[in-house]
Amino acid sequence: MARYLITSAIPYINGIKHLGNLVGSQLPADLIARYMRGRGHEVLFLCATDEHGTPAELAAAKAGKPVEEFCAEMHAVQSEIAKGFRLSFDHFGRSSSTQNRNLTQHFAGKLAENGYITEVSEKQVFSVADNRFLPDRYIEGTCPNCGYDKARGDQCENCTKQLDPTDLIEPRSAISGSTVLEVRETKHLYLRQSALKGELSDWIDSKTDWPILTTSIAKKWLNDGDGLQDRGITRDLHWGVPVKKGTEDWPGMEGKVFYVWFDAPIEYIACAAEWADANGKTDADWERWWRTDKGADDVTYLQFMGKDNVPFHTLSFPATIMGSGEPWKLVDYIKSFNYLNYDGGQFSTSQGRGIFMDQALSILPSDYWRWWLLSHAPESSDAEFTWENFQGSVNKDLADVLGNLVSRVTKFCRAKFGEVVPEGGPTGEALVAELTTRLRAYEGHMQAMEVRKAATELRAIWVAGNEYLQSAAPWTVIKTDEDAAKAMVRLALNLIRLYAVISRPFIPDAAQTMMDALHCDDWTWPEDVATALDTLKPGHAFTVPEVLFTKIADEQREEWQTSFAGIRA
Ligand code: B3M
Ligand code: ZN
Repeated sequence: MARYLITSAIPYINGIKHLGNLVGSQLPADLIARYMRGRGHEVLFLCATDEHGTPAELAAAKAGKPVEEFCAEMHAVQSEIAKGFRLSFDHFGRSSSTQNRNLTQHFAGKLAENGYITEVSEKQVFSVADNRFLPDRYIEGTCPNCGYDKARGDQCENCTKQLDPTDLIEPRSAISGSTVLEVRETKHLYLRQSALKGELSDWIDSKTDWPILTTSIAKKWLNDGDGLQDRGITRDLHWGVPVKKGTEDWPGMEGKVFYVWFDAPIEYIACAAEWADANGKTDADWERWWRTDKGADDVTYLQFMGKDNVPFHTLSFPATIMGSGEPWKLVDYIKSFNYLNYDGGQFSTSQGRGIFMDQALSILPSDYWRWWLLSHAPESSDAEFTWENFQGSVNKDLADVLGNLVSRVTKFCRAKFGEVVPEGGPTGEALVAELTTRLRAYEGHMQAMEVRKAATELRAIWVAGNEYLQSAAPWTVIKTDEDAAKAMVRLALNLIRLYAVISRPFIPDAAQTMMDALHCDDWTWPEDVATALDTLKPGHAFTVPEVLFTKIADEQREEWQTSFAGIRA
């Protein structure tokens, strides 16, 4: 039995995520967490909301709520949606927790002690009316290049020219519209990532088994242009972790907070502490997952994220850990994803384009989405969601193949032998052989976190069962050899249990329905297929289940296609 620490990129608090975000982080992380548990490993699966930064402040202001209240509400909303998708987090934490505040301040203190922090004076735009410094993208004005009057301080959206806030003609605050702006001097802390470049580079080079997508992005940032830049880790904002050196004040840093990308990954650690606190556990209980001097030596740590988050996880967060000089666990494997597109364009949170997690659950149960998303995960390249493709997958894979097998077998048995497992067996040697080969391949793909390949193999395993049934044809055999037909049906009922066990990471609800129908709670992994297919003994009662998956009709698909074509308000 091994131990797996699994984290998914933590979603921003300011809005509900779309299906593209889901398939690039939380969902595959859940798949692997469920699989590892299914194989009997010890798993700690953590996620949280990422609550700090300007977007949270602005979203709260827009909602007319104090930011703390807004975050608490949105955390509850996101937590419910995560449950709706059956994301099996051991804890869904909050980066605004006291645990994270303490740890973030602790790391900053250690980094300073070890000489990895410098203080830099900068000039920044201050809005008198808003009583705050403005990040570049919250300054608007007229583009000096094209005359567009809503150009942002970092870039003109119209002509794409990169800008400095001082380039803008008639600059104003994007928050209040005020033009009373001053350039003020302000001091910030920088993390000296450049001083850790050698160590980071060796570490990345040692990860020869990582996906190319992950290492190529890391290497690009390590080696491109000027190489690894030092990074500002503080901001002149009100909402965030107050800048402190451990538990002490940091002279000159009063009223400042850490940059959201500094404290967000530290929440992976803090979340374990939150988990322990929420469950009456001790510090030792979470530290054995995170401290290599306290038992985390034998932990395998897996991270899941979209490709845009890779630089922070391959460089910045490891720099924080390495620079602390303390024995915290570094990630062992980073599984990153490309983007999922939506019906000929991009999913877009800012434009409200695509399907968002809450909307998805309002039209279909989570297994339908889980199956499509995971079996089309954007691993080697970007992928695209189309309603036709979704309809096809649901109707074929889930309804025709898996659902049909379950219903045919259970109904046939009820009609001929009653709702009990008949006598007989063993039988189906060729099927057992095929399943054994395919199951080992499935396990290999899951272990390698090759999500699409695993889904393809799982589908092939379902198909093999259907083909067996089709060619064994107990409904014909029964006319001449009832015992043989009974043995086939007993095998097929056991096959349903086997399918429930191995399909559970993808479609947990359907797996539960199948298991419940069999009046069984034995989730033992089929290490040996023949043995697994002998689990349900003759005389064991079952109940024909409700339809597992309903097909999506063309009219229904068209209706959804139309209602999701626009932009969500
Ligand atoms: N919050 C990205 C996002 O929500 C970001 C990930 C943080 S991981 C530490 O899309
Ligand atoms: Zn322009």
